[in-house]
Amino acid sequence: TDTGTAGTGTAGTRDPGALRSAFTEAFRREPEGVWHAPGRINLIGEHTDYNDGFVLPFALPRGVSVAAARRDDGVVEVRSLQTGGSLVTAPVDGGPVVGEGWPDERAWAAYPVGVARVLREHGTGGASLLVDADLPQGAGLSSSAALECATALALCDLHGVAIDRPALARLAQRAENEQVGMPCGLMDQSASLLCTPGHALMLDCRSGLSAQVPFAPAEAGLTLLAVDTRASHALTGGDYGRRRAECEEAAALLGVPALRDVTDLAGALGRLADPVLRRRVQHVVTENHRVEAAVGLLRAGAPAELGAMLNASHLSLRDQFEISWPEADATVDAALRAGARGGRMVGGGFGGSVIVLTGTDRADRVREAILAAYERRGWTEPRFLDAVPSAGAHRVS
Ligand code: GAF
Repeated sequence: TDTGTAGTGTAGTRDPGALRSAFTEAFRREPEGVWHAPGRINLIGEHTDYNDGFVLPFALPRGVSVAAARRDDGVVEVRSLQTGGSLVTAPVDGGPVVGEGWPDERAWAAYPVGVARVLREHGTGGASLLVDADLPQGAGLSSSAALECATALALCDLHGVAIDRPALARLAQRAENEQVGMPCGLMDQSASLLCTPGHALMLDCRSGLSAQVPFAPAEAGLTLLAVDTRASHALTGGDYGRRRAECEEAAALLGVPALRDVTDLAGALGRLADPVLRRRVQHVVTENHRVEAAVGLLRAGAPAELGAMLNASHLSLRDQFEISWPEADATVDAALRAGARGGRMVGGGFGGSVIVLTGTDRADRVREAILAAYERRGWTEPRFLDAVPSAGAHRVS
């Protein structure tokens, strides 16, 4: 198959040998392989994907690894080292998991089982899967898509099914939409499957066409900090779906297939009576322009100038799309006061992570200022992650 060959080693896989041994202990047989899929940070282009627009994510050096072996009895059995290893078993034949009313403690397993059910139509079957993640859940870093994509690669390889990566991304998205019931767009699964080290991925979410845009902050004397604000989100909660529905309503009122097609922003705003819909449209249309501008800056070798784009994106997400949260606003504010070039919330919103772009010479000062801002407010200490553009999903062993 053409899956599982795009990686560059074991970045993000904590210890594939240990995961293999844990698999043997858990399932009393040898795994056939280990697959890894990364989480992502979206540099810019938030809530544009389901509006058929543009996004610019890159893969993190952390994600989800899956040790797996094929089963020929149409059953998926899955354990996770993060949930204490208890077993979830389900047939690959079946309707949407979301309709089966699984209890909370097995909710995480809807992602791999959902992927197995969707891919079954393309010729894959059952498997035993042991999951290990080094990405915090609910931190807006796309742990769900990483789990879906690692599972998808494993199932394709185990059952000898060849699906190209853009198509596999759409199938993993479908699994999340139909099986989990989360109406996400195409960004996270595409990022996990298509990103390459040292690049951000410019993805046109309508055509599915993508381009690798060189992005190596360290070489430009820049540090990109990912700050997990520790305010965790649950996007299945309804706020995300409401934003998506508002965008679709606005597009219908404007008579366009998607907000991507709004070319005359002033005219569109003039035709919408509802101030909430006007704000949503303003965000999506300007955010698409910011993605194109950001790609231009990267291609022009001016990554430091991205700071202004990040700041504009954050204000738009805070004030027009109304999905920021207090920890995110305080993080951006503290970073800018300490001399960072820019920062913004990332991901679906209502909790999760922030990225901050700073000169490397100021990174310590910026980190300290953020820590102090949290301490002053009595908030849980934030976590800092290395936001280095890394490899997409791959077979590890
Ligand atoms: C979440 C979704 F899963 C993505 O599809 C995207 O819409 C993002 O929020 C917001 O840009 O990560």
